[in-house]
Amino acid sequence: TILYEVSEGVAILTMNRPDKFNAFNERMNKEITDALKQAQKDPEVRCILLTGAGRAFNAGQDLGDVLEGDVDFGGFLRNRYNPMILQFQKTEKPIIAAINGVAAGAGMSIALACDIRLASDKASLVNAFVNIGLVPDSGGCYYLPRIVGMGKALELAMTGEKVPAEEALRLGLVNQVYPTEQFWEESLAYARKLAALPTRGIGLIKRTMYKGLELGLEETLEYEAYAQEIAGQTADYKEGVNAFMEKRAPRFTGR
Ligand code: LHQ
Repeated sequence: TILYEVSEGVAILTMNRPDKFNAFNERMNKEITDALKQAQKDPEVRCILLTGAGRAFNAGQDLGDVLEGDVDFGGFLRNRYNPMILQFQKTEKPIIAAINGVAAGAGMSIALACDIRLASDKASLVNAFVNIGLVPDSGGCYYLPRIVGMGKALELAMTGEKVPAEEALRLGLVNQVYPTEQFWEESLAYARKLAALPTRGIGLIKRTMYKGLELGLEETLEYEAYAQEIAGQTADYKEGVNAFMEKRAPRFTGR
């Protein structure tokens, strides 16, 4: 259900159930979690690009699987979705969502769990949960208000309205919008640019920034000092300073 390929420092993860709009089944939850772990371990990988095959990014849970009988929704989330969403933050490399088409329900939530969102001008985000009487899950109640603010988050979650790419850009819900014809090329170029930057520093930026959401000022300042001690010992720090002094472009190795 997932295609995994590493090219020029970028791990490309493609959700691959195009006839189901890449809706999640159990296998897909597990394969995304495993692919992120693999990308975290692989020193060749310096950026992760998550996208969908075909017309959609991801339509959320495959509703065909949860229609019948008694589904234990709590267990469902605890066993399948929550470990997957946690893995996005545990992965100390930049993760980009290349939102090629509609992202709905938990499909919108995983886009929010990525660090950077790029959208095709034909893409849209739908907080579809309310349309079937459910609550935003898979981190939807965590990331959405933190990205767009509580006022807009409640509106999007309560109405379940479709947000087209251009409006998503205006809201800060996505970082860039590209024309469909150039979308993949632009997304790959963006990912390759990030893959050439100081990977360990970026991993520490990610960890420290997300920590800062949970901590007060004093604790955040302390965590920054701790993270900076680590960043200051990387080869990329030395290279960055040397390149600056020598007035040349830096060549970062991710170490
Ligand atoms: C689908 C789906 C889909 C199966 C489109 N499943 N086939 C966690 C824990 C426990 C329980 C429940 O859930 C969760 C997390 C969740 O994610 S809940 C939210 C689940 N997702 C949704 O409610 C979204 C449902 N889909 C839609 O609202 C629309 O399909 C969207 C807005 C995604 C796309 O609309 P359109 O562009 O108009 O396309 P479409 O509706 O015609 O769909 C295209 C095809 O994809 C269609 O199949 P078909 O064979 O008729 O061409 C759909 O049945 C299929 N599809 N979403 N979630």
